[in-house]
Amino acid sequence: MTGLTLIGFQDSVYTRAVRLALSEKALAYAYDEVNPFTEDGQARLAGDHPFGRVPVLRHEAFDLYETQAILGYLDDAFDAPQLFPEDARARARVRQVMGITDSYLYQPLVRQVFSHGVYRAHMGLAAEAAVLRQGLAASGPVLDALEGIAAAGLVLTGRDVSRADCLLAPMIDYFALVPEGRAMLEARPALSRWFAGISARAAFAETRPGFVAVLEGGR
Ligand SMILES: N[C@@H](CCC(=O)N[C@@H](CS)C(=O)NCC(=O)O)C(=O)O
Repeated sequence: MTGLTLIGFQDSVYTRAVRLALSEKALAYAYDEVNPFTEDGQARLAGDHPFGRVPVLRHEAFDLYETQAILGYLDDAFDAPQLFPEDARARARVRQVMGITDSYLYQPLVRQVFSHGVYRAHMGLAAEAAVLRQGLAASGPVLDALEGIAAAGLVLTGRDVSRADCLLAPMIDYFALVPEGRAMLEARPALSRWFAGISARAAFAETRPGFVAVLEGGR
């Protein structure tokens, strides 16, 4: 028994980041599904997350929110495989990719391109073409930055899985569901190689939200 419980939402990229790490580390956990986009979900998160978001990790009596902190905690509190390289420069790159992902990537690639390109329609909600266009325009420089980092070969190799892979892969997976997003990814060879490697892993398939297969099947 690990004493771990994850409070998350099945379609959430941040929840999937933690699930990927738990799966790569072969850690068993209880799972509590909470939709933060509903009133009921917000009521359930009160007391666990001051900003009403998911995921939250509970380890015995210790509660933790913020995905980067959770990923680090799983490495510190549990055995190998470590999702953090030994080398100082590779560590710096892992932290850099996670910073880029949270600060510059999540908003355009997920909240704008993925949401307005496929997810909102799937949920029966109105999507705005202008938001999709704005997101696609903002995504290019972010992908270029990651392409440079992947091409340098210290991280995002598609072989050794790091915390950065866990945070980034769910977001790129969603972005690539939008045809324009997929084309932008394919135009970046190092990042595409990385994504092909990570998406071939068992943990990636295991944690993929069910609706993705429905969307892909509809094409
Ligand atoms: N900085 C947070 C971000 C978590 C986050 O934004 N989660 C989304 C789901 S992917 C959420 O709960 N959104 C609810 C909302 O925006 O109200 C983390 O790293 O965990």
